[in-house]
Amino acid sequence: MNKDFQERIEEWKNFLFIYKFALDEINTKLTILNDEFQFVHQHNPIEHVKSRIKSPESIMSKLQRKGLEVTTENVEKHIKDIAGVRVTCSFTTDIYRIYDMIESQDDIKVINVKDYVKNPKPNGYKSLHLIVEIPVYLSKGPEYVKVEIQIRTIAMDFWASLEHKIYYKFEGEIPGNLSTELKEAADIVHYLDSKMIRIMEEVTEFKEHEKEAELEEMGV
Ligand code: 0O2
Repeated sequence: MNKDFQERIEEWKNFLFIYKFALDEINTKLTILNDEFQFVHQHNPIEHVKSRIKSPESIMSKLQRKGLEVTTENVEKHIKDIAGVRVTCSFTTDIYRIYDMIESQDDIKVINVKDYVKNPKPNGYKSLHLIVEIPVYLSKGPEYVKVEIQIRTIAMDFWASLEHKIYYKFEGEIPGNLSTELKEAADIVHYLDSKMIRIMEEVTEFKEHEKEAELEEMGV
């Protein structure tokens, strides 16, 4: 690694610091919303939250992929996923519940939504992507920081993690037979997600009937 490159990375580490605060704020918010939802509805929409700051190397290569010069201005303008949060949930319906909870926060501005759940990518990728802006309160006042939030089911996440690894292993050129198998696996994920919702609905219905029968027995 040459000195210039190393110095640049050090500079960027300072520049990236604020994104960590933004992630802390989003993570706290998600924890509170999830706990409140559990308290009110006896159901946790969020299974797991993972967050990361994009590494300087990965930011540089994304800029280069986009054909842009590596400058902090270009980073701020063109790289929207420096701070990234991945939220996994059990059911497809939870994805939109989580979206609604985020969208209804006064201090969070949703600036872009890509719905790959309703409109999956040709390779089978499914996920709801949001770019949000959240204020980080520094000593000099609030700074608005962009965070990418990806929301998907556990099954979609399982598929995406493997596909991502394969994509990098083949440097973006996944051989035809593997692409076909991945697409087949994505269809199975879709089937599994639909089946899980149906099972959950049956459970809810069963429990409601059970409750009604109990009340009837008690003469209420
Ligand atoms: P990495 O290594 O995960 O960080 P943009 O960010 O808007 O300039 P893009 O690609 O149009 O670029 O945005 P999009 O479609 O919202 O995708 C952003 C991120 O979603 C990607 O980040 C991936 O993490 C994930 N993603 C998108 N498409 C796929 C896919 O087909 N398979 C998998 N496994 N993940 C996907 P990066 O920076 O490309 O990669």
